[in-house]
Parts: sequence; structure tokens; C-alpha cells
Amino acid sequence: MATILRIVTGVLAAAGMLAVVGQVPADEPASTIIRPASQPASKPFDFQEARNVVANYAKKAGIKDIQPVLNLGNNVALKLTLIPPGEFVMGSPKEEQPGRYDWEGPQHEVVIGKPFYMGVYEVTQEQYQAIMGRNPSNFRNPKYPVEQVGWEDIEEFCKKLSQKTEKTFRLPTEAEWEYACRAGSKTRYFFGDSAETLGDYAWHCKNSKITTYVVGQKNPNPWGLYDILGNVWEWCSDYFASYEDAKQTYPIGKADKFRVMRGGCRASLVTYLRSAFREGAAKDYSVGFRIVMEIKKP
Ligand SMILES: [Ca+2]
Repeated sequence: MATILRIVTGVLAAAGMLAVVGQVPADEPASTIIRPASQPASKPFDFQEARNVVANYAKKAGIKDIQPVLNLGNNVALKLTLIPPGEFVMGSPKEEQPGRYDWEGPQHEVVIGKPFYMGVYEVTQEQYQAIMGRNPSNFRNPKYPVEQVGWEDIEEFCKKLSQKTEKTFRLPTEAEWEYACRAGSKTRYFFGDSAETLGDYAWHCKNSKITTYVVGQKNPNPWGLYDILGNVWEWCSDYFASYEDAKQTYPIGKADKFRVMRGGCRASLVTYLRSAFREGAAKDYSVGFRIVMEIKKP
């Protein structure tokens, strides 16, 4: 994986495309923005505390459904959870060694101005089959995450899913993904700095026997997201780009054919499962994904 990223970064540098452009900021009132990033680094965001933050935000914003479940037909469900808006510090500090790459920095404050729903699990094979009528995965089980999926396949998946449900589905931006993964933590992993307990939360090279697993078997992060680290890599909507000159509100990578994927996978080193770790690959590279459902008017 690191080889892929080095190639990507080299191409970007050669093309002079290391800048990051920002999207138009939302006009979300500042009063609705919570600041989980203010949690001290030594105290990762607690699960109950996170639930309270979500419940309080939902009440204030008039959002009735914190964990909607959509029916995709044939007894296939899609469960999502509310991620409230907030601010966080994206990227890792230079001292986050071993395994840190320069493109994880510089750290920068990011505002996620709007709430969104995110898939509680990676998209599974039965969900993908229900929407796309096909299943490209190598490790086959309806409840395993779908893999062997390219970035453009997901565009098609989101379009079809949006049409079927009359909602708006898309990939998370890289900033949304890291914000959701960190869940208020500033530590290497959302549960702390040590990889000793990583196996309680994630499938990775040391415990997976290199296969994928039924989603949701490990402990979730404080927002209630399962397998956000490990199992399968998760595509983000962004192009792979440097954080230099990154805009702070709704950052999104500058156009190029390489896209970002996050979270590491069943075969990854533990350092690849750090919250700040970034990987880039061509759009037809085959991994997995997790989706976002937009909230129009919170
Ligand atoms: Ca994952």
C-alpha cells in the first residue's frame, strides 16, 4: 500500500497539484457546532459521553431519528447513525511514530459545519447485491463487507441507492471520515495511543488470518461506527492531496485521478490503522466503502 501512495504523491508533486481547495462553507449557525476536539488527548471520547452529545444535538436541531434503518428489500437493512457537526484537528503530529508519513501533516483545524448520517457498518455484500445486482467480492458471505469495488462503482451504487430510497447518498469526504473516526479523540487510535487493544476494535494483519469478517463483531468507536478501522479499506470522495494550504471548512482534495482511502484493512500493519493514516490509489483500485446519507435541513 505504501508503494501506491509514494507513486501518487510523486505524481501529484510533479503535476504541481499539491494544493487543496475548499468548498463553499455552509451557513450553519455557529451555536449548533459542538467541539468534541476540545476533549483532552489523554481522555478519548467516552461512548456514553458521545451518545449524550448526539442526543443533545439531535434534540436541539429537531432531528428525530438518531439511527435510521432503511429497508433495501429482501430483508436487507441499512443502518445509519447521526454524526453531529463539530471541529477537530485533522492529521497527525510529527512525533506520532512509528509509521507516520509526512502527508499526514501538517495538522490543521477543520470545521464540519453540517450533521450527516454515516453507515454504522461498512457496506456489506448483501447490501451491494441488493442495489447493484452483483457481488464482486473475493471473500464471500452476505454479511461480509463488499470489496473489489472501485471508486466509480460506488458513484453508481450511491446514485441507485439514492433513487431507490429518495435520499441523498455519497461517500464521506476525507475530513468527514477522519472526524467520524476520531470521534473527539486526538490520540493515535480513537481508543487511545497504544495498539495493544487494537484487536478489540479492528481486524488487521495480526488477528485476521488475512480474510475479511462479518461486519460489527468488534467494539465500535464512540459514535457507534463498527470496523471504521480495519476489515476493508474505505474509499473517501476526495482526491489525494497535500494538507498544505488546506481550507478549514469542508476541505476537499484538488482534482486528480487518485483518490483517498482510509482506516487500513484486514492485511494492514497496525500503524496503518491510525486515525490519521492516509492512502491513495487510482479510481479503479478495488477496496470497500462506507456511505454517508445527507441531512438536508437539520
Ligand atoms: Ca474499515
